[in-house]
Amino acid sequence: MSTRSIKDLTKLEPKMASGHRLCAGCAEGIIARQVLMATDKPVAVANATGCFEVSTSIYPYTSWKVPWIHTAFGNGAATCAGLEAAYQSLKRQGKITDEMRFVSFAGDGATYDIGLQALSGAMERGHHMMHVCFNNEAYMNTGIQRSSATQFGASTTTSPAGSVIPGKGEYSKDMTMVMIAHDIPYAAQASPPQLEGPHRQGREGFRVRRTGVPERHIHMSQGMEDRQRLGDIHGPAGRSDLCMASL
Ligand SMILES: Cc1ncc(C[n+]2csc(CCOP(=O)(O)OP(=O)(O)O)c2C)c(N)n1
Ligand code: SF4
Ligand SMILES: [Mg+2]
Repeated sequence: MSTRSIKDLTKLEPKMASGHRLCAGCAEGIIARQVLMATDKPVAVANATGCFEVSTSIYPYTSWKVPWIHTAFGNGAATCAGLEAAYQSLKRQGKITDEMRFVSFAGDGATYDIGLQALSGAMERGHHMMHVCFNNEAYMNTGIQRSSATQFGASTTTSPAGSVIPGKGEYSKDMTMVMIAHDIPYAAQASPPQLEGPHRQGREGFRVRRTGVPERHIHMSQGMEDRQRLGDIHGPAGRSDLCMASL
């Protein structure tokens, strides 16, 4: 599949519809649409709970035009790995012949913290899947609690900057390096302000194959400085390029 420009992408049928309940201007819908447009193959999605999951599946509506599974907070990558394993079994039995792709979407809380064990296992076992982390640097969906992706000094509801503490006291985990340590064939960071970044990284992620170790992890940084009050209080202001998508 050759590189496509943003203009080309507008002509494709998106796999996720507009009309979702993400905040106006939220990068997550843009990231997901660009990543999913990066393959022409049928795709199935596993989605750990978080902003993206709840905003695209508010009963009785759904934004999803491809098979999509809601998963619990901690097991998105395990669910996706299970989908892929079932697909491989059906393929071996001759019951399915189509080439398929599998994507796990999860927030930073679901990737860096509670879902790390499931993600590490999926990467280590070599499932043919891609994990995309929406890194807004906190547990946003539940009220801006700090995660291990939150930047040093950021003021969140569980690391409130004030007279007692000056904001989060720890540096953020380098999740991309953690993924690279799994010796996976592809790991990337992307940011929606780099217009075609998520699409380009997604395309590479879907393309790369290495016998035995085919997993991919993409880290998407989104930037939520307004909510974390990072620029206002302690952190460096204007980190508009800070959102990363890690794979
Ligand atoms: C085991 C468990 N603990 C807590 C929750 C409540 N919960 C749902 S989403 C969420 C935060 C998700 O944070 P993140 O993964 O960063 O996604 P974001 O909302 O920031 O997009 C929490 C704490 C849960 N669903 N399950
Ligand atoms: S809180 Fe942030 S990540 Fe969640 S929907 Fe709003 S803009 Fe998107
Ligand atoms: Mg988050």
